[in-house]
Amino acid sequence: MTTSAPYVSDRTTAAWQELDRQHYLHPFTDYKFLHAKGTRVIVKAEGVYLYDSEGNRILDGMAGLWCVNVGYGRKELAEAAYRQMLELPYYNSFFQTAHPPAIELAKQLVDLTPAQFNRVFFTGSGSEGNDTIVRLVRRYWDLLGQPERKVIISRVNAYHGSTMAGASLGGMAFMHEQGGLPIPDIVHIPQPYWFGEGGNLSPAEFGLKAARELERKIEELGAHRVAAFIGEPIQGAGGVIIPPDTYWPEIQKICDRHGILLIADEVICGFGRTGHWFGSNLYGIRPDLMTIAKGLSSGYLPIGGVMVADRVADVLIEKGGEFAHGYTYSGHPVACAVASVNLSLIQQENLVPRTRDETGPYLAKKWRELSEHPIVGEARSVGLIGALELVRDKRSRRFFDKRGEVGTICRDFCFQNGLIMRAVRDTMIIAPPLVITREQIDELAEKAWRCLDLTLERCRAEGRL
Ligand code: PXG
Repeated sequence: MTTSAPYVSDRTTAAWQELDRQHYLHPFTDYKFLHAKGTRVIVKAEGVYLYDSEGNRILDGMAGLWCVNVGYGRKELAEAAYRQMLELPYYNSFFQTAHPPAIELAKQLVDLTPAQFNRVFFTGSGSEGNDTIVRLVRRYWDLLGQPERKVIISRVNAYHGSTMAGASLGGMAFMHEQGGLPIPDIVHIPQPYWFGEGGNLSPAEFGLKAARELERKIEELGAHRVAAFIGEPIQGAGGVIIPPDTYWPEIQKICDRHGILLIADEVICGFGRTGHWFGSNLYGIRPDLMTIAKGLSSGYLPIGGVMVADRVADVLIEKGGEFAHGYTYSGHPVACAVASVNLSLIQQENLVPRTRDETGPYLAKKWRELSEHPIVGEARSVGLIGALELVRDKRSRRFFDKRGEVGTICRDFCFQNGLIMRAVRDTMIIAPPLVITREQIDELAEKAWRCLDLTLERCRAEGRL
């Protein structure tokens, strides 16, 4: 080991925390709060476990940020990056050039995605993918001589990234407030969140009602102005909102009826998370565009993209003219090489059928047991993505007062007890690596139960129940 490697350091946790305070602005962070507390420093990971700078081992129930599908410490991916860096560390795909890693990955993706997709546009992230989609959708309708079709309909509490277009497509009010967003011609309809908003309707009835909000919005705007509808098959960052089965088929029908493009943001659901290659396969929808990222490279290197169906690609290609959009790192050769090997690993290790037939159903069983806990109002999961709704009263689905506080309490207990389970308001969410074993699912569920107990105790002590 050379002494010049700047990232190899034997500083203490306290020293790192101090440097972090002084120099590092983290994403989505209240700096004042973090500085008072000190950051947690993760130094190493293997399989489904993280290790922090104090030597604690933590079961990563979130696969990083929903992305490390093949688990940590995969030498195959490190070697793919090393080989590609020596061969061709960088070249672009502008100016009529390309390179084998991008071309090969494009072909691999076309073979894995639904039949309507024969082309991909590469980006560096999911946010950039959704920015690309806004540009593509508007270009498509312009080329068809319908430039007034500009409006993209999305949903409240959706997450589509943090760039100006990504955050605009997203339905997070707290993000819109900070950026003067959304940008023009992006509107939002209610989400299919039965547990929180379904009232007295059955899930099936509520799913239809939520889908028909799309039709209402199209009629209100006039179909001639509507370009597309975008949705995550299962909303991730919004709290793992699994729509009733009636929802997506109805959305598909409405899009078809009005000729508007259907966009599936597969950044979280893609690459096996739900036990299917894509959330679109799970729900039987036929999107015209799909955003991909995260599991595409299992997070080992930043890469995202947009799958473009023939309906859109044919217009772009046949009508001609330059599509004036792209990034320095569109189709980065090292990221593409790593993504290619990652996809091969997912296939060779049968991670998708394993999630559908073995680990997913096993997690669902363990999750049902957690729903017996006094503060769990609902435990839902599909494949290896799940949520627990923490409530004050199970029967009436009544949330705690001051929503969000109990979720944070539970999340902190999880951290302290060696489990990463995230909180979105008072919804606890998980999306572990797809390589997780039954024994590790047992460990996850046991730790979750213990932390729910600790949370219940705290709620009692604080008079929240
Ligand atoms: N679409 C979806 C559905 C996402 O979940 C993005 C787009 C944006 O991808 P990039 O690569 O630009 O981050 C995401 C990202 C959270 C959290 O708190 C979720 C994401 C990112 C950061 C935090 O759950 N999802």
